[in-house]
Amino acid sequence: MTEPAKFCFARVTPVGRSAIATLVVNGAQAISAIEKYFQPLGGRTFSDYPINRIVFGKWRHADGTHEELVAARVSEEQFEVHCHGGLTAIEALATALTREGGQHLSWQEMDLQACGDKPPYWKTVEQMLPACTTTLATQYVMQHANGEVENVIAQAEALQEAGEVEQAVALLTPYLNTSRCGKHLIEPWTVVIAGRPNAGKSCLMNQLVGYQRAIVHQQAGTTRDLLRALTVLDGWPIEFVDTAGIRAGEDAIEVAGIQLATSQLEAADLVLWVHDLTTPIETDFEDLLRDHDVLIVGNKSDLVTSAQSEFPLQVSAETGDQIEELQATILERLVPGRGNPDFKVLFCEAMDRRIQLLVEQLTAS
Ligand SMILES: Nc1nc2c(ncn2[C@@H]2O[C@H](COP(=O)(O)OP(=O)(O)OP(=O)(O)O)[C@@H](O)[C@H]2O)c(=O)[nH]1
Ligand SMILES: [Mg+2]
Repeated sequence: MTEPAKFCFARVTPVGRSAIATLVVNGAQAISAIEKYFQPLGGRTFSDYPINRIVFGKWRHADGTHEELVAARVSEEQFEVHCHGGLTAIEALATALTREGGQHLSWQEMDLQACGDKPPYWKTVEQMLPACTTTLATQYVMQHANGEVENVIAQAEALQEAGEVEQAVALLTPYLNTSRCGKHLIEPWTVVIAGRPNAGKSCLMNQLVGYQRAIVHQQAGTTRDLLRALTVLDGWPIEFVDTAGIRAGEDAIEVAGIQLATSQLEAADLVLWVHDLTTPIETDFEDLLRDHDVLIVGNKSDLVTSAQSEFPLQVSAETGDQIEELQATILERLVPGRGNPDFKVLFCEAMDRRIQLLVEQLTAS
């Protein structure tokens, strides 16, 4: 059985080269561990100093060398140790504290510990901040970390008490079933581009992401492996996956590519099925796409004279015609209603369930 940790500590400055690195150390037993290594310059022991006094001294490493740093007791059981930046000094300190029975946590884990077993929703969302890669995601996360959803729930409860049930439901409804969208503000959506060989899938992926990610060639069967390209459309991270053209192939490598392509459909939030408008319309792929969310797009519109009414969406991956419209349609399929003024997202399923329950109770009353 492993011994329970005597105290815990976390690095609260970013990993990497910097002027200063800071460890926060928490726990009643932390003081004795720190005192074992840290000798204040004036000759007194560290615990002699009052709370919040910044103390300069030497940290004696196990190998006899030492390092100058400052430490402070910020409350009875919480300490800060500021040492040189970079990786070496902080690793040496962490090794020493671990040896004394301290548990090395990430700053997020340390932050959560302060909230007890069940962190509030706003705190869970606050922790997502470093994972945001777009301004849009950061905006939503900041609003929720500042208590937007808890405030809305409090308002809805106050309205319910005042007998304004309809207004309470109206306040909560925009948040219903939005945690999947919230998740994908941070983790990219997966859009798989599939179709017959030579339909222009790779060319289309290059247009959608805005650079030459995939090889485009007139020879059918060019793409074999899966090719992934990450992009952001209007603040939403999206990973496009280009696949091998699907046909009854003979060549073993191509067959392997086709198997990869079809298996990839399972992982797709949306399948973009590309049809070459210069070829006859087919329907025999419908079985393959059953149970998937599919957007069909006609490609090579520059080569056909009249629009085919079966394809409301017709683009040219070669000239870029209608690509922006296609991007907007993809987004509307992934995030319906994102342009509405009362568009909302939630960042965790538990809050989604809580709001569903509240709305059910309100509408039943
Ligand atoms: N005129 C025209 N040619 C296109 C268009 N899109 C693709 N092509 C051409 O069609 C050929 C096939 O394009 P790819 O993007 O490699 O097609 P693919 O679907 O990825 O093909 P595979 O990887 O073999 O399955 C290339 O010669 C492209 O230049 C288009 O919109 N208009
Ligand atoms: Mg290709």
